Amino acid sequence: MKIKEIHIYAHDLPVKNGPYTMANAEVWALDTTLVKLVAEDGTTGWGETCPVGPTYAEAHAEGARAALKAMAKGLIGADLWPVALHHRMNGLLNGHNYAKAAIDIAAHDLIGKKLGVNVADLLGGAQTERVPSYYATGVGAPDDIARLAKEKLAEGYPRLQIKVGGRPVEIDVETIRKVWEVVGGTGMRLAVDGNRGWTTRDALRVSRECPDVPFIMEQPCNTYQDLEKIRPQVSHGIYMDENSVDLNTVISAAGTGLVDGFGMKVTRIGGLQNMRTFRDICEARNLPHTCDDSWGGDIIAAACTQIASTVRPTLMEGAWLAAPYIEGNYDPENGITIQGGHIQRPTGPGLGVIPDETLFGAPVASY
Ligand code: 0XW
Ligand code: MG
Repeated sequence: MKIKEIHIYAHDLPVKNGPYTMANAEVWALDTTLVKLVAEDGTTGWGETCPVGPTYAEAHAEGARAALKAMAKGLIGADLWPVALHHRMNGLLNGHNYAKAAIDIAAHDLIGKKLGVNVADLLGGAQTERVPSYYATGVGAPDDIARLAKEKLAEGYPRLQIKVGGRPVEIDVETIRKVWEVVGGTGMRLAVDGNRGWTTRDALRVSRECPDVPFIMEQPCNTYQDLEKIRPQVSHGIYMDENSVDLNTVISAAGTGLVDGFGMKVTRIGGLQNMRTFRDICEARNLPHTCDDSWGGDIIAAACTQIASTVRPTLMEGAWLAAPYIEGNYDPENGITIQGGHIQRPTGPGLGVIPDETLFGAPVASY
């Protein structure tokens, strides 16, 4: 199975009731990149990558498209099987995982469609058909976030992630306390995501002032070294998100016991092939994790849901999707939605979603 054609598309995803606010980003609309691969026999597969603005990670939409264009010619005639495909991509461009991920996801979709099997089967087999999700708030006023927590609890979300950082830390402490008044004792799990926005001083203070609230701290500070510094001094679990940029870093963080889990993005780690390795490292070390992405439509949502369904359920912290924050679906029939805080896994061949490609207009590049 070899690649015959590659088509790259750009598409705008406005944020419903925007902006979406994090410690270091405020986004109103996301510029997503879609990739369509066509195999020699005409079978197609879709991939997607969508950085949540240019300041969340070392990634941006034009960067994804530039990296894809840099690789595309060299990928014509390449083998679609994921290990061979990654070797080929790595021989054409160093790094740029988030761009390679779009090709990797499209290859999984295409192989699944060609063989008539679902991507979860290609990844080892689904453990569940109903994948838990979690809701992520923006950075907001304590009372507003507590109100949102109540709403999401009632909707059936098993987990809530509250965003903090980028403001006086006292307001973050007040937000955590007010949310806990709502969700404490309900069984809803709580993550507090600093998105790199706290100093180590802030993280230590929050942990000291909220010893009775069992949240996990997600990426509280900017660097790996910051996490090493706070690790022996905090009583809360630490999850790594933005710093887990590749498998090498994941192996170090898991192997040295630096973290208690991960917020993981399919595109940041390089796609589904690397994500399955990540999943297996976490399983070996008994580390819970999410299967998310930073943003994106049905293609990313399906990729996250498929890999999330293969994770041991006791380690699955949820698949976060942008679906509640964007209008509509690429696939009018099997588009991915969250109901009761959970996602029904699409079971058709490949990713299980077929985008209406007229939505994307003409490709920005074709090879
Ligand atoms: C909540 N997310 C999965 C979506 C936003 O892009 C940020 C991200 C995170 O956990 O950092
Ligand atoms: Mg995070």
